[in-house]
Amino acid sequence: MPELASYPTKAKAKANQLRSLLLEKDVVAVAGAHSALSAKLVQEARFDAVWASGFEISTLRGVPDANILSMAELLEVAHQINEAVAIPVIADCDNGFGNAINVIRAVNEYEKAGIAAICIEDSVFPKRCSFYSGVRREMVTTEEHIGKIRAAKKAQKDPNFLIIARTEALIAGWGLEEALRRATAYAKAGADAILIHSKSDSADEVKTFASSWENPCPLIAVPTTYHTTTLEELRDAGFKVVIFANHAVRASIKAMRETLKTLRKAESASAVENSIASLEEVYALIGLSELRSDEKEFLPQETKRQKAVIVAAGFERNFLPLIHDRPKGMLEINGKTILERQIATLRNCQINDISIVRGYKAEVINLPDVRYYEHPRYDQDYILSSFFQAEKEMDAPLLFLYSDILFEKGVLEKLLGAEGDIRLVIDRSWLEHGPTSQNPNGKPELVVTSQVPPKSHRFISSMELEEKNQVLKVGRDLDLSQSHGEFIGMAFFSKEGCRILREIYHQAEKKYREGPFQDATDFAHASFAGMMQEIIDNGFPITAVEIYKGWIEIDTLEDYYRARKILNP
Ligand code: SPV
Ligand code: MG
Repeated sequence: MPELASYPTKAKAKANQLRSLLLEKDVVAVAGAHSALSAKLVQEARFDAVWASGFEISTLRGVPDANILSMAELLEVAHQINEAVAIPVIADCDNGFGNAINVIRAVNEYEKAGIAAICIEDSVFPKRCSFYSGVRREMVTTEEHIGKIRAAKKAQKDPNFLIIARTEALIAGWGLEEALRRATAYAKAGADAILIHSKSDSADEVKTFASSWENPCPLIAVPTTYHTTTLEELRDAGFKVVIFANHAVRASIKAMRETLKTLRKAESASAVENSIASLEEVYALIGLSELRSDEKEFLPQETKRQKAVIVAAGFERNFLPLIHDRPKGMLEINGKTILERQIATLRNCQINDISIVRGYKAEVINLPDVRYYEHPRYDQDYILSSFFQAEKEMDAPLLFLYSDILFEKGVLEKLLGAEGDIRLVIDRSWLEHGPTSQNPNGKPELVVTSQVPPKSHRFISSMELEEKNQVLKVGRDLDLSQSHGEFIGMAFFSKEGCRILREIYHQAEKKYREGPFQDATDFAHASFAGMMQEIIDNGFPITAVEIYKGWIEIDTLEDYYRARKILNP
């Protein structure tokens, strides 16, 4: 006997399982299936095993049950069925798909697929379904079928794998005696069970067969035409296994036909809503809850899937002549450009989905693994308009960045770990030092927050306040003495935050096209801070994520030269 260990243990387990059922139960109840789904329903209905029915699988494919489907096609479905259920699967292998040589391959393949048992009938190849009338019905000789049974028994690797021999003698009208003679010969050849098939509308002939059966080999009945006969009656008649072979597919035909007919007539889905499975029932069958928990366990978490948009479109005259051939973000600071430094910090925090909005000297920004958006009116519009060139990105948690700030990883981590759908990073150190930089083109973007730490222990207190603290005002026109910090040009929007941002933006775009918008003369010149103020004015909270230093801004040439002195290569 070849080495068992090299074969799937599951196959072994399922064959074992079926053998145990045969030993422990007085009758084993089996139902036919044609798919993973129908097999799951068989299992749900508490049948002991699934019959991977040739009739059902052929019907599902819309072809007669007449060896039209190949072994590979039937095997594929049997495999899917077996994968879908924990109970054993008995596969209908028709006549073994040819002669004994084909049977050997069938045994090998079905065993590999984890099937517990196969059934081989003594019809010729190609066969005809036992119930079709007016078609040629031929059987192989007893000798040939014995050869198939012997070949199958020899080919099996797992001694528990079962070979069921089926005789069509009663179907062919060859009488009880021939049926008994054949069945006895098959049992003698090593069959693990005998399926005696009948198309009579009464169970009398199979019952007579069973009462004449003196062999210990267990008997199997398929009460399709003699459907009034119960499992109990068949058990009492001596049957060990009863297969309800094709009821699932027939039930589905009727249900689908009636539903579709009603649907067509009513032309409204509500006409069938109560007579079909609910979506929740479908979700339960396909294991949606497992998908959810697997997603939680194995997929990168929100923080890792966040996107970032860096706005680097602008032209800043005060950086001439340094920027005559490149945008400011491509200025080098000790061997790395500002943008490269930003991207490295983002990637360090697992933010790998990065977009840059380009404008001035767009072609010079050509960094790898980054998506680009172009702002054609970069020299007329202001930063908000640039940001919205990347509106496509505003569908998931999103980090917004000015292209001229450099920051420690901890700043970003603090922002990502904070609460709130919209969050701005506010530097408190400004309270002591004043704004980080004096841009001759504009004033710093100041912030008024809902809570202010006492001056004495500002840093410690700001950590305590961070959960609840909100931005009340943000903009360039705020009174310096009334402000509590500086917006550093870094913000976060949750999915809902993105939705709010887009909604308020488009609403304001319509409303303020001509007139002044927040601190800008018109909407095209709106700043990012102006947009944040508009969001606040519309009643949406913005969280102030407070930091104390940990970043620098390259707003002036002086900032730039200072950065070259203090930053490592
Ligand atoms: C099948 O289900 O394919 C069978 C049983 O072989 S029967 O259709 O009753 O012949
Ligand atoms: Mg069949």
